[in-house]
Amino acid sequence: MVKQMVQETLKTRRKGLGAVLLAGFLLTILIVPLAQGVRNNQVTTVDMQSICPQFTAPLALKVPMLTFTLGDSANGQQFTGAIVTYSGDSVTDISGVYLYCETAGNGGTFDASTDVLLASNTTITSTAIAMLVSFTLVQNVNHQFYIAVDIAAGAVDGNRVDVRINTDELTIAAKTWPDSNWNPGGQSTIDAQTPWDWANFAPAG
Ligand SMILES: [Ca+2]
Ligand SMILES: [Ca+2]
Repeated sequence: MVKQMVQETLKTRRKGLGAVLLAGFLLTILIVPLAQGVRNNQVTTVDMQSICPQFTAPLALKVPMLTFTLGDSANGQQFTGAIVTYSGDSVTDISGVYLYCETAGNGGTFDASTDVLLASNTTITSTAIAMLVSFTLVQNVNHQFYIAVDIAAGAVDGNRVDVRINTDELTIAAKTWPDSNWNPGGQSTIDAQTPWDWANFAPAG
């Protein structure tokens, strides 16, 4: 009788342990994708293109690099973060990265004096440049954004300046976007030689 009771207790404990292990396993399945980020499938890329000028120069400010336009099928999602990846020759050629939104909403051209500055990072320590953003996306409205950079005083003549945004490196409503790398052709070449004859400047390489 006592032996039977002990066996029953052990059986119950084993069942309990099994349930705990199963719960832990299911929780792991749930948490791992969250830790890696869930893509925001309510966001769409309406447009994305390079807007780099052919040439730029040391100390040039707010040089346009990339524009992208987002659509959203949900209402009021918060765009909270962006990581811009520097893809030029040397990240020491730039001294700041900026995110603007188009004053006209979308379909515009970049002008640092009229478009709205949303975020910036002037402490460039690596090619992955993070910015905190605060912008509310409106349902079924297209919003156009611009990435611009400041060129450093010591930017090297002939170096290429360019940025891209990698897959899942925007944060919108605690989820991620875009669903592919934004890395369009087009880059700017630094002309650091007086008289800055950009039209005839032809750097080696
Ligand atoms: Ca504009
Ligand atoms: Ca490019």
